[in-house]
Order: sequence, then structure tokens, then C-alpha cells
Amino acid sequence: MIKSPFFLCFHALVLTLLFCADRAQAQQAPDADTPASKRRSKITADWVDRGHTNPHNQKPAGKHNVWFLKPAKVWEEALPIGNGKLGAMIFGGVQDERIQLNESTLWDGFPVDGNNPNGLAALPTIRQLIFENKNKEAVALGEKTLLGSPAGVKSYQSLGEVWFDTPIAEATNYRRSLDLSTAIVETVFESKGIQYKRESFSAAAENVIVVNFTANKKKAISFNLAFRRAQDAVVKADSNDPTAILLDGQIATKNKEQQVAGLQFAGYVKAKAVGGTVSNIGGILSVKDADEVTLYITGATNYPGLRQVAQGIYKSDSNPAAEAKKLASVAAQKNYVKLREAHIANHQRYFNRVDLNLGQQSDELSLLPTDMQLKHSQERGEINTNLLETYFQFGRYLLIASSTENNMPANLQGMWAWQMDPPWNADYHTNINVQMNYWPAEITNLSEFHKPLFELQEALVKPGERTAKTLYGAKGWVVHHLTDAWGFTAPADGPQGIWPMGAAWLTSHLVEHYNFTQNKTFLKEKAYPLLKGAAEFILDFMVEAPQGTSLAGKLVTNPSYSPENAFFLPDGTESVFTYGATMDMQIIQELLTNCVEVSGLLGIDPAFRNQCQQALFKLPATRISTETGRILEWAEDYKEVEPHHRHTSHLYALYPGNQITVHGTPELAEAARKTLIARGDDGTGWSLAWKINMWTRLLDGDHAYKLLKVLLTTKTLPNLFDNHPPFQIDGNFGATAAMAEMLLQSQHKNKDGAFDIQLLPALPTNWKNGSVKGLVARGGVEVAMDWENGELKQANITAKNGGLLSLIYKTKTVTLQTRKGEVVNFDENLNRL
Ligand code: FUC
Repeated sequence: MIKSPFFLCFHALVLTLLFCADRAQAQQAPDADTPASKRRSKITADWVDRGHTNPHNQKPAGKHNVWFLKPAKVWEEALPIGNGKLGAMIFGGVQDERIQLNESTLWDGFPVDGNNPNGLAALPTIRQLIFENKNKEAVALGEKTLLGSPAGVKSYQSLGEVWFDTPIAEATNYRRSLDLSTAIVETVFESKGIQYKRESFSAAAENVIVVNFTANKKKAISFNLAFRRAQDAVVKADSNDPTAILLDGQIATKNKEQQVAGLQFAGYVKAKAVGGTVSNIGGILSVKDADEVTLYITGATNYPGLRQVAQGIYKSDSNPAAEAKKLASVAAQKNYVKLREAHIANHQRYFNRVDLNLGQQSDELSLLPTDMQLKHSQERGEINTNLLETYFQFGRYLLIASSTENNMPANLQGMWAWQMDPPWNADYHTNINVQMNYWPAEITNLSEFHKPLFELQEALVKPGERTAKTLYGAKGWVVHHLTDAWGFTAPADGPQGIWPMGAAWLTSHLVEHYNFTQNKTFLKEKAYPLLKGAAEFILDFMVEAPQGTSLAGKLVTNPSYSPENAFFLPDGTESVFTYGATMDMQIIQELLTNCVEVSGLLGIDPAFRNQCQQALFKLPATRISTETGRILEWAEDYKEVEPHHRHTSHLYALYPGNQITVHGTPELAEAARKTLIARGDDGTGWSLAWKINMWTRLLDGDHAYKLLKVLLTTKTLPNLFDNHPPFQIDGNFGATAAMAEMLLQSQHKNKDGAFDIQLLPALPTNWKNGSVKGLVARGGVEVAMDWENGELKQANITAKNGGLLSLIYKTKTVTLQTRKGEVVNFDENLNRL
């Protein structure tokens, strides 16, 4: 059944409309409660429907799958694959398949100098107005003089979509699944007695998406395939290759001179068939009567890469169409089975490092497809452990798929976005979101995947130095609350964007990378220059709070802002601008302490170390409100406009920072607890994930688990993507990190300089029996352990770097010297075995 291009386009339009309608539905509230008496039978009924009537629809092999018994109707049900550069969402359609594509460098825009030239002159007045409580005037002047132009970034965009129509109208025994341990999406079904199978994966080595079609009968595979993109591209046949089509485009964004200045991009699909025919007439790729087909889907842009951007090079002279074609052609020459095996081996090198078992599960529930498991979890208000393990591993899977070395960091949607202008441009938000993406990187043994975040920092240094100088007359580099692929560092989006703390926060990730890996070369060559530059800015930016203010004589930030909450001034008006917001001071405390420690460790820069040390003496401490007993969010005890605000910025020192700990600073920890209670147990996806980490740091595993349940049952989409709403990936990463920290923490350095490694510090009562292997503690220590009835049974510690080891379980502590690579086993009382 060959269809015309017009038919395909029309068909695509109809499906898009259906898709939009379904999207609206997908945001609706979960199903109503089911009475307890009916629960079991309903689960069983689902199970019987699913399993016993046919052999195909059984739980897929592999320990952790995200799987369904029907094709995706909406994007949020599709399954993500990616290699850090090329990603796709696989819908698993039978008659109509949709594969939505992303290339991680495809950003609208180009580099702009958005720094407002009036900032520096106005800064002293803005500061004075803030210190005098004339916040309204300060905001008005700040908006005029500090906000950048353009006041925002352009968007990350979808590369396009591959659609195909098949003559298969109906299918039975349908199943689609993403096996997290192979990173392969499989779609299987039967039609007219023929069994069909499609496998899709994104191979990292070849940078290609491979889709392999097989059937258990010869000549059974026919389809027509088209490329689509909503704008800025044309689709054509490859005139030199009858088995391939090309999507060729350039983002139509224009520069000041009205010339088109957007990135060039290309997509390419090549089909290789066994038996049958392949043709590419009119930009439609047609496969007829094949025994087996493999598609090689590629994409490329002329974005040069973050390393080049760091050197001020913003375009490469590559030809994306030629590059995409080359990638597909090279991959097509490889043997499919070998290519597949190499892909699995590469993925498992990282993925298999960690194994998590949370004990007994309800067999009935764990046999169900993911969407049904989620539905039953919502009804029962309890999550079966199989789903939790899968959710944890899904977070790791997503990091491997969206953040590979020498590629872009994971953005607000990782790398998966179907729109031309996704929510918040799918950019890099630096006031929580991009940092949260990387919280699981070290502790869940994916340290390599942290690196794109460091490359982003390097790309922001030069533009960040310009912004620091132009707006604040300061040395060093600054980043405000968001950035993009082009080195955007100016304040954006409104007064809340005048928050010059992005660089300072980002650099904490460099030190954490060192803490976990103990890589001194990295510390010296990569981390320290970035840290120093961020600190130089802060030292120049801070001012002494004048007499009459509550932080008189202390060094503070001004203007300052506590992302993203507003407060009431004493006269009842609302404001966001202030001085010395608690979060700023906590981030600065950490940054300057890091500079002192790192320069000391490296034995360099004594003068700068001393400067940081002097500033540290003059920083205000985190304070507790005498009225509420909570951590003060601002220098003054203002009332917040939104008491349940999603950001918990003033608890930075609890997580991801480490200045507040239960044993080291018990009063602050108690105030942090009260703050969390006041903020409430609800929130958007990432907000819940942050709070789960905070409850975990307060060593309250049950409260953390309570919020994890809220996250899974109210802010998780059918494909397990986090729902802000809408989809935003940070919540996935944040919750994965928190689950790891329930089992292992190491943020506290003891007086001998070793990190205290706490085993099972916040184990929820519910996780009675279990085991984990491959988690990593600071100091470069790999941990495996088992527990039973909520008690440690044994622990197995690999000291990858050797040195002093400090192990804590409940009230027991052991310290011992280890050799590099030494493995030490402990029993339930921390006695060596
Ligand atoms: C922060 C949050 C928003 C959203 C955006 C991408 O500004 O406050 O909720 O997550 O980032």
C-alpha cells in the first residue's frame, strides 16, 4: 500500500491534532481511589488481560524495563533513546510509527552581547536604594539598567520526525519496551499470523539511530517513510542513493543586518533491506516486500561544540548534510548484529556498575506494564519496589543517554523535546535545574557523564567575564539564572533574572567531581581556574552592609534575590530585590571555602587564598528566625509571598551544600526541618525531588520516602518522565540522587580530613530488605551492602584511591588506613571480615 506524500502529510497532521488533544488529557488528575476490596481483583484482571491469553504480552526479559501494551498516543508515553548527541522518542506505532528526533546541539539563536551598558553607572544607586528599603525604585532602575537585551535566550529545537505508514491495520499480542540494561526499545506484535519485531537504539560509537525490522515470514515488511519538520527545512531524495532521504535546513533566525544567522542542520535516513525493494521517490522512502530492514537515522548541525565556543569560535565549516550522510553510510556498512552487540557492551560498561534491589515485591504488580504499575500505585498510595528500582535505574539511564563526554550537557528536557519552542526553551537554568541534573552523576557511578557540565562552564568564562565587567565592574566570570549553547551570561527574563550566582554554584560541581574521583590533575587544570574566576567575581561584587541594616559590617551581595520567592516589605508591598539573601551567602561560603582548600591542597596562590580567607571571616552566618524557628530566607525576617513556594533556596546549605548537618549543626538542622514542614509535602516535580534530598540529609528516610511516593504518584508521566508539569527532566535526576543518598552519604569531612561514609543513613522503614552495589562515596570509595529487617548485614568497601577510611553505621564508627584498590568486608557491627 503505497501512499502519496500528500497522504502522509495529511495523516501526520491528523495525528498531531490527536496528539495535542491527548496531551491535554495526559495532564489530568490520576484515577480516583479504588476501594480496598476491589484492588486485588482489579490487578489480577489486568494481569490476566495482559498475560495469559497470549504468549507475547508477558513481562519482557531483562530486570528493568519501561513497557506498555499499547503504542504511545502522546509524546509523554513514548520511549527515549539517546547517545548524548542523537536522541529519539519511539512511539511504537503499528500502522503509523512516529520517531521524534533530537540533535543535542540544535539551538536557535547565535551569540549576542546582551550586556546592558547602563548597568555599571546605575549600580551604586540600586545598591543604596536596596539598603534603604526602597525596593520598588531599585527594581525599576534594575530592570532598566541591568537587564540584558535581548532579555532572554532562544530555544533548543527538535530536529524533526520520521513517520512511516505500514499496511498492517491491526495487531494482537502487542508490546513495546525499553530495556534499561541494553538501551534498546523493542516493539513486538502479531498480525495475520505473522510476528513482527522492531528494535531501536542510539549507538554512541557510530552516532546513529538504528531501527531494525524483522518478521517470522519472508517479504512481510513494507512501509512508506517520510521526514517532517514544522519549519525551516526541506525533505528530498538523495539523488545519489535510492535508499536514502535527506532533511536539509537552516534555522531562519536573523541577525541585526537581517541576514539568516541560524544553525544549518540535516537529518538523514538510509534503509538497508534484505529481499524486497527500496526506493526514494519524491522524498518518500518506500520499502516493499522485504524480509528484514534496518534504518540508519542520523543528524548533524554546524554548531562547533562547547570546546570551540570556549575559544570564541561559534560556527564550524562542516556541511551537516554531508556529515549526516557519512554517518549513516558508515554505520550501514557494519553488520547489524555486531553493531547491536557493541552498543550493548558500551552501554553496560556504565549502566551495570550499579545494582539496586529493594527486596520483596508484589509479584502481581511487578508483572504489570509500567503505566499499569503507576496507576495501581496511585490507587494504593504505595509503590511496589520493582517500580522504584526501575525509576532509580531510569534516572541513571537518562544521564547516560543525554550527557556523554564532549557533547552538550543535559538541558531542562535532557535532550528530548518535540517542539520548536519547548517550555522554558529547554535551556540550562542555573538557579537549580541544570545542577539537579547532575546530582546523581558521582554517587551513582556515572562520573564521566558529569563532564559536559564542566565544558559548559568553560564556554561561559569569556562571555561571563564581559558581563562581570560591563554590569558590575568586576573581575572574574558571572552567570545569571539561565544560559544556552551560545554563552549567554546576562540577566534575563525580568528582575528575578538579576541573580549573579550561577557561576558560583556551578563550580561546586567541579569540587564534587574531585571529591569523588580524587583526580588531582583535573583539580589543578580544570577546576581551580574556574573556581578562582568565579570567586574573583564574588569578591569584587560583594559590598559591606551599612549601619542600620541587620547585617551591618558584613560582606553581602547586593542586588540579591532568593530564587524564586518574593516577600512582603514592612509596608505590605511585594518585592524580590534585597541584599544578602541566605542562599547567596551559603553558596559564597562554599565557594570561598573551596578556593581556600583547593589552593592549599595544590600548594598554589597563597595571596588569593588569604583574600578568600579574609572574606570568609566577614560573611554572615545562616540565621534562624526568632519568630518562626525556621531558617531565614532573607537578611531581614520578611514574610514570604508564597509560603509553599517550590524553591527551597535558603536550604542550599543542607542540600546540595553541606554546611548544615544533623550532627554538626543540630540547631540549624532543626530549623531546616521546620522550614521544610512549613513549605509542605507537595510541589512540582523537581521541587519534590529537592525536598526528598533534604529530608534524606535530615536522616529522615520515612519522610523522604513519603515525598518520593508523592513524586511517583502525582508528578510522573506514563513513560516515567518527571512532570513539573510539563515534562522537565530534573526531577528524574534529583530523585535518583536522593534514593542513592538514602543508602549512602559522605558529605561530612571529619577532623582527620577523611569523608565520613554513612551506611544506610536514611533507610525508609518500608525498604526492609535489600542490597545495593556500586554506589560511590567521596574519597573514591565504592560501596556494596546488604540489609535485612532494616539492619545492615554486611558491607563491602573498595577503596579505589586508598587512604584513610571512616565508616559509620548508626552509632558505630571505624577508621582504618587502606591501600589503593583494597577491598574490605565488614559485618553488621562493622567488624572486618
Ligand atoms: C525555574 C523554576 C521553574 C521552572 C524553570 C525551568 O525557574 O522556578 O519552575 O522549573 O526553572
